[in-house]
Amino acid sequence: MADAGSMRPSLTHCWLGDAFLRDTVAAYFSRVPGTEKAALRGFRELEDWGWRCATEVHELGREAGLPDSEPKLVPSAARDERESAWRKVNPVDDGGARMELRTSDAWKALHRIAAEEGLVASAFERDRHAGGLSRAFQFAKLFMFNASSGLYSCPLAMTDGAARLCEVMGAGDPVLASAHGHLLSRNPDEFWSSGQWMTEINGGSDVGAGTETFSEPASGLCAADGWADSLLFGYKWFSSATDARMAFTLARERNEGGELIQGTRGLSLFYVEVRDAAGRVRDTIRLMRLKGKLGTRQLPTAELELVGVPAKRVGERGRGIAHIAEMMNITRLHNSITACSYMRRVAVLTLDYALRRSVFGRRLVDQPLARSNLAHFECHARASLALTMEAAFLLGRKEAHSASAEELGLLRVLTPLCKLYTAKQVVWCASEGLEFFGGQGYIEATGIPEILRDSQVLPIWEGTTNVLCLDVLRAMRVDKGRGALVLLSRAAEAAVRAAGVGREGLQGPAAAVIEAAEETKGRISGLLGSLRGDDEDAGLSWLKPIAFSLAKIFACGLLIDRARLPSNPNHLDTAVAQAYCSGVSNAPGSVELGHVDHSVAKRIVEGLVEAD
Ligand code: UCC
Ligand code: FAD
Repeated sequence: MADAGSMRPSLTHCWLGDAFLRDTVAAYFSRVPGTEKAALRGFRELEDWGWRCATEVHELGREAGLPDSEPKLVPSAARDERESAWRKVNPVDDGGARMELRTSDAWKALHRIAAEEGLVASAFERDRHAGGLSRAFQFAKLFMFNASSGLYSCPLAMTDGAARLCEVMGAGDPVLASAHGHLLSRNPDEFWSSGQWMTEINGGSDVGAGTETFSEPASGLCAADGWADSLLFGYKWFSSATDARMAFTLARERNEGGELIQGTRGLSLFYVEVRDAAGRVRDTIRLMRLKGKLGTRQLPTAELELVGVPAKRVGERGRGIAHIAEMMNITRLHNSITACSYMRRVAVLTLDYALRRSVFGRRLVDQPLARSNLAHFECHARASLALTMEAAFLLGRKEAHSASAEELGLLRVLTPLCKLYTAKQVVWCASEGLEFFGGQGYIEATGIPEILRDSQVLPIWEGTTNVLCLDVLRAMRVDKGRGALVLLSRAAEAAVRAAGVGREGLQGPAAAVIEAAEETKGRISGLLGSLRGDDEDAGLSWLKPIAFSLAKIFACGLLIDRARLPSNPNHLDTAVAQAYCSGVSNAPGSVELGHVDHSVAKRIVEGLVEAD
């Protein structure tokens, strides 16, 4: 892939070229006894996949991002003949102008590859990766795929969340069991993707207040829709997987007096089949328009009008948000691994460029200020991956029913922390990374502008940063902050272990982590205390700094733990731990590391060049 003759960015093998990823995955396999064979098999698969991602997937992703490949709405032909039986029983359906969605060949090819590679299925193949390792394995695959995937990562995230919902909610339900089979299929012709319709025009954060879509009992449905018990009416403001076969959504129900129940407790969860057996959008779902977006232009994000869509209520009446949270917690971790994937991409491309571009008589890689940039990119790429893979590992253990109560508490708080923190890191890295290429970074043909545009959505969808900070608080209220305290103790214990090995360079970072953990513990108790008292607003002003500190401290713990291992007497791991941990208390409420010592930055860059 190298393009030595020009300044165009070039890619490396996504597995063999990424020692940090390989070591991270190996460390998870070695934590679970008896997985040696699975590890060997898994690594072979990851190696093949790493090459496919850097070549075929990358080409398809670039093609999906071209203006000509953007999804389009086109008037639908021969629609009047369709579902005429259905229209007889649905007086609302006036048979108005219908549109159909057209996606590119590259997008469709990515769907097929995702099925073949089991990008969703592998998470659920728990026997293949015992002890909950299926999530760590799947996330390694996603990490290599996402930055190259032309955002096919987005429908896959929702598909994974939907598969988990089917698994959790679908016991004994043949409709959900069948959907589950399609969502996990490795046969591209059988594989379904899923949408997640939560946002309406009145607001996507406060879903309990903003949802106007309502359900009515279904009666007299045509035979084909015999599985449905409800009809949905409303307007969904953002649907990003509009090419999906199914969706999970929320709608309001009526009380015994026939009035719509307001607020969160009025919302139930519904399963919808968006398309018929031939793959055509149902007549009762109107594709109103595609969104004109800053980025994510590969993605068919549409507004949908629901005019009596057959649906099936899933779970308890009025528990829609609590139920769909299972899906959101999965998609939020997909958001994190996507952020990690882009950060690795920025780190790889900038290093490659720095080795080839000379300014003022020296290569960029030899210039102290540029080295500092490169060190920051590498630190962010590693910290975010360490954080997200730990969450994925815990998720795998939860799903395999092998997680302890402590691990479950930790996962609950770590999920929003990962999402909010990595999404901010990647926006910083994408912007700084683009600038690193000078004017070339601003040129579409390099693919760099797309990274910046597409990263910018990561702090918005699946819950904005403020909303996720409030979710961290929700988690802390439920367990009185225990999950957050476990997180801090684990980081502090890792720092104590690192200080104990007596390796030069780890003492200072270890002390910084221990101090930051103590300070944050105090802030949490202040925050929870203020919520019990009468100065809630003052307490809440600390929420964001606390959330960012928790994420940063936990990442420090993971990086320093890795640097101290006897198998890692590697100066690169130590230098990264030094750089990241030295910034642990800087700029609370932001991802910035602040000043990185020049000798540390130099060691990081030299380590990377050596490994290249
Ligand atoms: O954006 C979207 C798709 C984008 C495309 C896909 C990208 C995927 C990544 C791809 C990478 C390339 S879909 C829309 C996403 N929308 C959101 O994320 C909504 C954001 N708003 C929130 O998260 C809010 O915090 C709400 C809606 C959850 C707040 O609602 P309420 O009304 O304040 O809710 P409550 O009363 O606090 O919570 C209701 C119940 C409670 O359970 P019970 O009743 O048992 O106490 C909560 O504990 O839901 C429970 N709950 C949760 N449980 C709420 N959030 C969670 C959670 N995260 N985990 C577990
Ligand atoms: P609002 O909820 O109006 O928020 C506005 C501002 O208020 C934000 O800055 C927010 O942080 C802040 N805020 C909210 N609550 C608080 C609070 N309590 N305290 C302090 N600040 C607060 N949604 C779907 O359901 N399905 C999809 O497929 C989908 N795809 C999307 C694709 C794209 C490209 C985009 C951009 C969005 C998509 N969304 C989708 C919608 C997305 O989930 C919402 O935009 C997001 O959840 C925020 O909701 P909102 O836009 O209504 O903003």
